[in-house]
Amino acid sequence: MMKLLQSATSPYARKVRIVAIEKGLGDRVELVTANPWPDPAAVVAVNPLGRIPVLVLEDGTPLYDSPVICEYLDSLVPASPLIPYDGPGRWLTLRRQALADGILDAAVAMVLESRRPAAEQSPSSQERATLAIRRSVGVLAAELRPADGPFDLGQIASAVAIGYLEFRLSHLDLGTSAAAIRDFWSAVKKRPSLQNTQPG
Ligand SMILES: N[C@@H](CCC(=O)N[C@@H](CS)C(=O)NCC(=O)O)C(=O)O
Repeated sequence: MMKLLQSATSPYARKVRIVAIEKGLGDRVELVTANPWPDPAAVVAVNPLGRIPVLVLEDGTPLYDSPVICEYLDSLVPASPLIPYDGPGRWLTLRRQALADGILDAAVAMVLESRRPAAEQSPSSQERATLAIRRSVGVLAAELRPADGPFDLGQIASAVAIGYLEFRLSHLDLGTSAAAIRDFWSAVKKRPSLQNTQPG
């Protein structure tokens, strides 16, 4: 059995869990709760960066970070790949994952900063992150319409990013792309892989 070090609220871990379910690998991956903030030791033992998710293979090899884990899980079941093997679709899918993960990076940084003492918070970095999120969500919204393409890794990562914004930063004004994003989100959030990985 492979082990996935994760937490119930980590969006990067959620992406991996959705991939495992979509690939039919749910029963080959044991979920191990590991929260890097209160308890870094368990995470650092397998990832010197001290970050989750980490997938520990049956032979003990740890894999990180989430794009690497997703690609590994995808390779275990070659039928209906979540990342196309070649052609322009491959690079668009990987770019979409990078964009969605980048939204997460900005959003997670905002959430962490908002928990610091007021004197350690920087309004200009919050503003910069907000603008990056708004621009990037705008590009995703244009690319994700219509939402009926294959549920590939680009769509999965996008759904996770949108779900995280709703979970932690629902006050954020997403501007003109909000409606398109809502359409995509309401179409995909019914999937069992999303229902079974809701944060919290
Ligand atoms: N690029 C990484 C990001 C992972 C990440 O930042 N995880 C957070 C939890 S949501 C974490 O473990 N942070 C602990 C830390 O940065 O010290 C991935 O895609 O896996």
